[in-house]
Amino acid sequence: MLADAGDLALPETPEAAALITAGVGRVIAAGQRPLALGGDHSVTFPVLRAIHAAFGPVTILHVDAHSDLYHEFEGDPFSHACPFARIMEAGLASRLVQVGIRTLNAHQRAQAARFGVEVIDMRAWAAGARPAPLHGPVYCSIDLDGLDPAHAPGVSHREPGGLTVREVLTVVQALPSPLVGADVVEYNPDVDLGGVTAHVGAKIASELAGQMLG
Ligand SMILES: [Mn+2]
Repeated sequence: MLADAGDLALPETPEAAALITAGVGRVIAAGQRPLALGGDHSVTFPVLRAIHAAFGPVTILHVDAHSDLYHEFEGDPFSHACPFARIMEAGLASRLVQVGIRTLNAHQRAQAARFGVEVIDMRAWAAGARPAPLHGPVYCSIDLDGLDPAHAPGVSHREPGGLTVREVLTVVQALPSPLVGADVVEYNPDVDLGGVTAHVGAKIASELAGQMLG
């Protein structure tokens, strides 16, 4: 069964992280699995804390234009550019597979090597590379900017040359079911065009929910 657990009321302060972990923890404690929507990508670290507490280290399939592996960004180690560095440092994931990446710099390449991240960047994707089979408890994190801006313009950091809606759906539908959790993040309604990105995000969330229900 799919149910709406409601919105978390979050302050724009570091205390939000603990509230996210607690809120997701309540969903899991009730015997349900979380599909978290919205917010910037910094939410994934506190969500994964709750996932890890229940399921141990997970395999993560991460769709994004950006690897979000910065050690810190503009002085903030918990920014939207850093969640996967924190997740890997904390041992919350045993394996991280990234798809859609097209913004790696030297620092992020070094971080990917340090954490053993399996990065399938857009050049590799275009050449036919795809994720190796995923095993164990699997979590899926989808940043809508992993899609090409032609498919999802309503994001804060547009990066041309990304995935199509169909490609993301194919990745989601290939995930092992049931997932232990998922998120869809970085929707920015202020820059959306005619609600097209909201519609795409809803479609992706719907498919993720299907994978979570098994
Ligand atoms: Mn991104």
